[in-house]
Amino acid sequence: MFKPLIAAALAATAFAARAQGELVVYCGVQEEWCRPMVAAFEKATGIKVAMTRKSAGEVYAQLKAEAANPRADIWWGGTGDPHMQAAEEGLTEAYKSPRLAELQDWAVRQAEQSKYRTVGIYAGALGYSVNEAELKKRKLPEPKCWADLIKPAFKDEVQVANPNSSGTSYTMLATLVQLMGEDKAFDYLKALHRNVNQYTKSGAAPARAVATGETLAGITFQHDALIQALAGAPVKVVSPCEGTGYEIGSMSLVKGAKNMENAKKWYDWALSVEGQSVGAANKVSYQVPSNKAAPIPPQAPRLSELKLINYDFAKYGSSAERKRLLGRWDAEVSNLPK
Ligand code: S7P
Repeated sequence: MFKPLIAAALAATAFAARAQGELVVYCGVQEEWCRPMVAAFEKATGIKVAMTRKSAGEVYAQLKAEAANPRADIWWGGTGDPHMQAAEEGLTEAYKSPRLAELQDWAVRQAEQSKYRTVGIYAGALGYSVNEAELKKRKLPEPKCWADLIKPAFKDEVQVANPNSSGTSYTMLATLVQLMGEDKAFDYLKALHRNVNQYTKSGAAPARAVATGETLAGITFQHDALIQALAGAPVKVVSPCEGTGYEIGSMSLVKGAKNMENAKKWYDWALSVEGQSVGAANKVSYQVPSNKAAPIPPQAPRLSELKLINYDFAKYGSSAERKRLLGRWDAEVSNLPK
């Protein structure tokens, strides 16, 4: 008599937990931003979130591996190209948020180009950072261009992520191809390889390594390097003189999500001014938010003042192009001797 009662009580508790709501989020930005986002959403909705942080290429690969039995409900953040690839491959679900009208044109275009399977949540420019104290100590001039990073002075002194795992690094690959033409970009990447001391898994890691002086230069998004400079590290953020690419950080609903209604609640909330203010309020995000009314941190790099290429998100986020470019990088660059 007693045991069945306990079992019934436990079942009722489990049901209540489920009824209150759960959500599984794959988070593509830095852990420091993922955590306050989760806390703010839980507070706003009472929905319990299980979050895992991963780089953009890794989330794409995981969604593909889990397609038959999805574990995640929503993929929030990370560069747009792998989101576009996931959209094309049917790994994500189409959704038109009622908040679309509040967004910048570039965010809506991302939605339109993916047939509403992804949407832009922020934008930020690629660049690199250098440790100014180390430069001075070694009496080296400040680099200003992509071309400077392949000079002998930077031998074993450049850090960048692996473009297979990292959205940041794939943005670099696609940027150089658009800036220089494909063959010249690969010549550049081969020359850069001689100066690379480590291909990291995550895109923002080189910015941290520059801040500690572990490497002289690191290729990352400018906003990720800015975080280190604002924390007091002797870091100079460089927007390369030849021009540079940028990302449209994106968000997608996972096809077959087990908690789809809650995923849509996150989706709409993450596009709201409230959701888009969390990063800046916690001083962990210096990207440009996609909601037109969300505040832009005063220190955020102003995209309109940078020399940006006209990044072709449809082409470089397409499944065939992303696979082809990564395959070429694997075959021609990653295994080259130094
Ligand atoms: O939160 C900063 C940020 O740079 O992280 C995302 C990016 O994908 C970094 O991760 P990986 O390179 O490791 O994939 C960016 O979208 C975002 O701006």
